[in-house]
Amino acid sequence: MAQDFPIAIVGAGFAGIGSAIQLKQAGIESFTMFERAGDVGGTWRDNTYPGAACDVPSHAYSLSFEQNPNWSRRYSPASEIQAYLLGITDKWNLRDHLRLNTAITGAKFDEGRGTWTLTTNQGDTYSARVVISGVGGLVDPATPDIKGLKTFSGRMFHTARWDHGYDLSGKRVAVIGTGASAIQVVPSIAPQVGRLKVFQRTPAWVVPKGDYAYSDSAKHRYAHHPWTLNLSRLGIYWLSEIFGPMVFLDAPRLSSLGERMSLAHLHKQVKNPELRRKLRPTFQFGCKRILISDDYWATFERDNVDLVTEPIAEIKPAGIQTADGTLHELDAIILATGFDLGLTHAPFPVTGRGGKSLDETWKKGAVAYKGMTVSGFPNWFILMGPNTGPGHTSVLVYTEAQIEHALGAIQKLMSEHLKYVDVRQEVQDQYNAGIQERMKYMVWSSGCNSWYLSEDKSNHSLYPGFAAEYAIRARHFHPSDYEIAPF
Ligand code: N01
Repeated sequence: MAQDFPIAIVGAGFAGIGSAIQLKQAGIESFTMFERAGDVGGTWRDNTYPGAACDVPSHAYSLSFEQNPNWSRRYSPASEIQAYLLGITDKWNLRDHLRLNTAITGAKFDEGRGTWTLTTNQGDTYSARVVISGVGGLVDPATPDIKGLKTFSGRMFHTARWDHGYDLSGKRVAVIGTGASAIQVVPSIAPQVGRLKVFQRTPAWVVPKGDYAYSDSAKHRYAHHPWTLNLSRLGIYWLSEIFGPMVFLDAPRLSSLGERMSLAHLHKQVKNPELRRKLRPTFQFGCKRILISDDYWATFERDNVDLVTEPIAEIKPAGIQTADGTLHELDAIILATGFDLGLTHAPFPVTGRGGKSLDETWKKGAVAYKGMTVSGFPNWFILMGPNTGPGHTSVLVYTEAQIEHALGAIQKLMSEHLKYVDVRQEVQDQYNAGIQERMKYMVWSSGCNSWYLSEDKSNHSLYPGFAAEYAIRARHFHPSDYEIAPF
């Protein structure tokens, strides 16, 4: 029967791989994973820049059903996270289900048959009863709109497309941007380059990371006494939840605790008062993503590193010209300028019931029921969808709840031989009205600019609350929330 129930998983990053494993654990083998790149891994395949690591501790930034006692550090490097994803892909024989280098280019729902037809860039089609979309939100590098960008005669690349063939040794290098990627790149390349200029538009709140390597005996303990690994995971998780309100609530008293911690860190790392002044943020703690690093700020004390706060006016063949007329001559420019948020539009044309287009539906901002299902798009489950991103903890808590929800729906569809489930519009609307109401109390709208916000300043990216609360709300599939269509 399962073979009559083809499932398409789009994307083979954490979300897609986690879904595939959960389907297998439930005894469902009739799925195909479509991945547009040449291998699995998503973010961790693409982000190979020096210093790349996750800013969530590894014991928590891994799947609960595939824990790893062998992480080398509290915050393991990107290469280790990618190795973990490759390892579980092979362990679960997911390659038998994988179609690499295959991008989905469109999807259309046939209401009569209860089937999605997916078209691929290989020129073929695939019929699926259910689609699990795990395409990720921070995938496509954002190229800044700076005058003359293309005229630069040196080497230029984005952090998520690192040019490992280019040797930075002794070179005059610029990093544009001071977000989560930049703060990892800057300290990593500073000792290697000749001169490093960091172009900062907005300073960021940075807190100490407290990274350390796990000893062999600790790893042995985690492997042989799995409860200790669970305990470590739970400890990280609950600590982040306890500190969550300091990060997501618009509560100046709570924010000031975070600000004080960050400023103490700044004082410790930077002795020069003028430099400290330039590095000090003026917006409320948590409004933009809080960054963690033990060496980013200290890097500006190096003789070969300059912080440039003068706005960029133009890029010229020889380098970057700032608004004061200075031409900063360069050999290479590294764009640490973030990503085009994938949540503002459908990842490819998606046509639901009655010819409804997902792009059109999301014209005023992406919305979904619990971030997962959109009315009019039956049997379509989005992972890491609208308003499901956390500012304070591991995104995988949310993703695992979403996988459980999708699995609950799939099991109902299969066992009751149903045509489709389609979230009721009024249920979806009521849920999202509640989300936007809560946004009023969140720090993200307190006045800074960030990728969290859409052009109209509404927030369709983050979940306004605790991860535990989201997981409890989202993980069960409640049939009463859905229109259920039998064959
Ligand atoms: O990108 P960002 P990122 N001229 O968008 C600046 C995740 N992540 O790649 O702040 C000059 O945060 C821009 O300036 P401003 C994580 O979710 C996770 O660093 O807009 N500057 C900003 O400083 C993160 O939030 C990890 O004024 C320009 C920077 O570029 C997300 O990815 C590690 C500019 C962009 O910062 C994105 O992080 C890395 C211009 N025209 C990333 N345009 C983990 O460890 C942009 N900027 C899990």
